[in-house]
Amino acid sequence: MTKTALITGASSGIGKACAHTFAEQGYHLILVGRRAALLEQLADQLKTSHTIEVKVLQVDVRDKEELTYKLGTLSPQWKKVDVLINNAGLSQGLDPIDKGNTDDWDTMIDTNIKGLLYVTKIVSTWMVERKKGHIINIGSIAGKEVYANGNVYCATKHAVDALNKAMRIDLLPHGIKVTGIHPGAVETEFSIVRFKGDEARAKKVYDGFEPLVAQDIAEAIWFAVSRPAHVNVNDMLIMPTAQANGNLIKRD
Ligand code: NDP
Ligand code: 8X3
Repeated sequence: MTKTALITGASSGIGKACAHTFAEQGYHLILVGRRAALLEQLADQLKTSHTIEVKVLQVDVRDKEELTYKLGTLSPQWKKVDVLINNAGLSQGLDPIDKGNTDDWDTMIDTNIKGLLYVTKIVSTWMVERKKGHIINIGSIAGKEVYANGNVYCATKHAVDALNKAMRIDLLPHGIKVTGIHPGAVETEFSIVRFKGDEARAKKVYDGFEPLVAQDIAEAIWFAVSRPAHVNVNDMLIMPTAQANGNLIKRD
């Protein structure tokens, strides 16, 4: 029977790569994000190249009411989600704590922690009813270490790391798998978003070394999802070869 994956933040980067990878594996997809045009375009492309059904849910994961309403409107068939990829997230700014922008802090906390929680509460309820499912939480090296000026973003990803462990405990009685995927530097729209559209500054982040690409992470997620029923991958920390930790990158 065809399985279903719900991917948050599917309009770009890691989420979009996951959509391609899971489509290739024959999964029906629910694509979540704010940029409807990009999601619709991706859905059309995937439906043309694969024999799958794709549903687009345009929603901001921070908006609890709209999220709850839109997920609630899905038919019982679409609520049979086998894999939830909690990927939607972002960083805003890179400043010392005394110079941080509190609106940016709110955006990161509301998206990376609260949005992830709202989605998880709803979808895990569906999984508990079926006594099966797999939740993938996208953390970061920033959730394992703290680097200069990363303060609040790092804190949100440490929260994801904690929630990943907590979900595994709470959902254990229901046979639901929970996996944390923690990437180092991946070249996506991430730095453009962090630096609010400053593409030149964003590009510099990846100068002089080979960063990961979104597909590297999608493949790691697929590895975790495709293990046999008795195997759970708890945690994966995936770095560019040129990056030793959150602070140290070997550049040409
Ligand atoms: P991108 O900026 O390319 O993608 C982020 C995705 O998140 C977009 O699809 C965006 O969609 C979605 N998103 C952001 N805010 C919201 C929101 N409020 N509601 C719904 N969707 C939202 O970055 P990445 O692919 O790199 O990031 C994906 C995840 O990976 C994030 O959680 C990030 O923290 C994490 N990560 C990234 C790393 C990197 O180096 N790139 C390293 C480690 C972790 P839209 O704008 O359409 O809403
Ligand atoms: C994104 C990677 O190093 O910019 O989570 O925090 S990093």
